[in-house]
Amino acid sequence: MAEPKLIVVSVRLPVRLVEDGTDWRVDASPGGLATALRAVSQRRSFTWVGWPGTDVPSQHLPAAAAALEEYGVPVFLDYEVFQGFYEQFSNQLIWPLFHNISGRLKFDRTAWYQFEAVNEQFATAVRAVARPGDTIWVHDYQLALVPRMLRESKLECPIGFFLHIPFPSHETYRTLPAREEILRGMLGADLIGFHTYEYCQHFRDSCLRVLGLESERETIALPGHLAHLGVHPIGVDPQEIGEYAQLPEVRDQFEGLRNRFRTKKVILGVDRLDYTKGIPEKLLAFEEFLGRNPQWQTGVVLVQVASPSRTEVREYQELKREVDELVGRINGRYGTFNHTPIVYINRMIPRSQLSALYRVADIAFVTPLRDGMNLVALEYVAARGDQPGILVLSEFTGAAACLAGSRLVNPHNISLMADVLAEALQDTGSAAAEFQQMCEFVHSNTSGVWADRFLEHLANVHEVHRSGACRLKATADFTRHVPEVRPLFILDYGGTLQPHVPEVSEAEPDLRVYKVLQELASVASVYVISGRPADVLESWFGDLPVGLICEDGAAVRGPGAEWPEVPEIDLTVLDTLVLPIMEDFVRHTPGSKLERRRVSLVWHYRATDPKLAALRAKELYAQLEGTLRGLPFTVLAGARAVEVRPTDLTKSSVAEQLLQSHSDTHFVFCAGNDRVDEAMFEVVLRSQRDTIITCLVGGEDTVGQYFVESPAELVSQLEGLVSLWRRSMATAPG
Ligand code: ADQ
Repeated sequence: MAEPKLIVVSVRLPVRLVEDGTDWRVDASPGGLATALRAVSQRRSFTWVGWPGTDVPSQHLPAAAAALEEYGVPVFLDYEVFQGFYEQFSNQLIWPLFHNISGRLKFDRTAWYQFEAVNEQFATAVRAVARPGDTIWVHDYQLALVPRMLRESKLECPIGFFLHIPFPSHETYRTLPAREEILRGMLGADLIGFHTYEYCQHFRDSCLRVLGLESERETIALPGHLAHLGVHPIGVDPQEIGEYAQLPEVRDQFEGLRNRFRTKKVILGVDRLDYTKGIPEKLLAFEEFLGRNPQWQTGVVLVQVASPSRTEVREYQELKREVDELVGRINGRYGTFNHTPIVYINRMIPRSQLSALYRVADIAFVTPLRDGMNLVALEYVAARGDQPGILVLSEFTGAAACLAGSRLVNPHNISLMADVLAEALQDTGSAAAEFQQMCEFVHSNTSGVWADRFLEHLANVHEVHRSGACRLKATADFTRHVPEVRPLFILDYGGTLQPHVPEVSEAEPDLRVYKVLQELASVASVYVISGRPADVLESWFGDLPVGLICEDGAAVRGPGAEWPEVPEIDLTVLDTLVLPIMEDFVRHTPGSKLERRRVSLVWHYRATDPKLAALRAKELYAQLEGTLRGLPFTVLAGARAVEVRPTDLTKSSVAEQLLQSHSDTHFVFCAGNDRVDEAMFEVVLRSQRDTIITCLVGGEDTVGQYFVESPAELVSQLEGLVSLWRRSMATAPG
């Protein structure tokens, strides 16, 4: 069998197809990602899936594919579809929005369809090469839908997703058309990686507020799937950068530059010419600095390298014009015959030459308005060897969260940036301790380490995931024969057998549920638990030979039996201790409300701001637990509600009673859909029986051993089990 491989999926392949007369040739254009993955690709079997960087006419596809064969799996994109997918939806909507630049958003429904279609094309290309056991690693926002598309194909491969750009705060994110689809797309991954803790928190907030999905610190549970979250800041390759410095031509360039600027201090900026990179703000700060510090006017030079980017988009053309004008203005105002304050290079330059520039610069001036990480900041530190340098860095970059020792600035505050530049120029040559701190991060968190850590994390969570709850396959997993003593089924109703509905009047069981209960009851002792009162349950199930438990445990009646007399219960505690606390929480938590039930008090927070509600629910739970310690009352955290009821009248205590009254049965099946039901599972799991099945409906993050995704799936599993048992009974001898 072939060795399991790593499949890397990114918009672009690390090479570019170039038309060469009638033929096609391949130009190597390794970007940051290819460099980061080089070490991994040398150690394990590796396939890259991506767009080859150019439009290929259909008659040339076979030749183009042949040329690319040894480099990866090409995804050829139709020119018009590519425009919608890449230029519009990815780069004129997600890109500005995720960088908090919402004035530039453009939404076009056709572009969204094209975005979906291209993501599907990528998913199809991956499906064609993926084998069980392979690892799939999808990169960046342009392919945010791919993880979910792949999960739905049930490939038996760990799926990782890494977001290279920031994830915005919820306030910004919620303005995105297709906001649900993008989140759900990413959540299809087993592991979603971010550069910083802040982006990860923003993502969790958006999942809560947009999808109503609560999360743990490192996981988000969905029906049938647990998505893990990880903070994995990317790095650079200091070894490669160090090797450049040794090349003779780089040494020559370095000497040439040093000579040219020998009487001056050098400030360096290296950016793609993109509006997120804060180039105009940087130039304005430099201008203000020169204006306020005449002594530096001929003693300092700003070398700004700005590589052209997305040149066909209007915003980028305008930015180029703005930068050209600013450079012209500043050079005009402060230049002399012998001195040009800004050396402006508007093109790509070889990475080796960049390394000479990094080494010659006393200060790197990195001022994005927002940036996922910013590799230039890291490359500057890596390139300097043992020569300390000062990094003036925007606090809105991911790098700011990693590089203790950098001098942080707010790029919107031009005057402050000018002040920080002035200070930094005074300090050049005396910032060794700061530099050392930055080196520690850059040399320990290299690009290779980043890739290894992400992949190791992905492998671990996939393992955990495998050892957790299994999807229920009742007919395959359990005995084909009806157990000798009638088995016991304890089944929650709302959200478990029947989907939750907003209207109580529509909550009655459909025919299928009714029938499966009827058939189950012919071979087993069946109990249905519901929050509804006894009279409602009677009207729904009164004709069936099943046991009923009303009001989530307030009373139990056996199959065909009468409801017991309601015992006198002292509920004074609810009025004296619980009510004042809950009323206080209602007053201070807008949107929450109190419900008085026959045997309990419930604080509901479904309509409350979800983040506030989650906090308050935890506080209320803790306060009630403290208050009720030693009293025969239990605090239950349910679905968007906190409830207090007598301990004897909880689902768990009813389950306990049923297990006692059916002590001779060897087979117990218990299904539920929320945290209160999980407590019931724990009781059932503690009982000593040959076969115990606890099954959560709606998610695999459970203390139970099994899960299904929906009530319909549970019902069909029960149907399968009943029909198997009935068949075995029909064929049994005698
Ligand atoms: P980018 O937005 O491309 O990456 P950045 O992290 O700055 O931004 O990387 C730019 C790279 O291009 C650097 O390696 C730099 O050396 C190189 N470069 C820039 N100008 C150049 C020029 N004129 N000539 C040659 N090389 C040049 C996205 C996110 C970032 C995130 C990276 C990696 O937007 O926030 O850091 O991915 O995850």
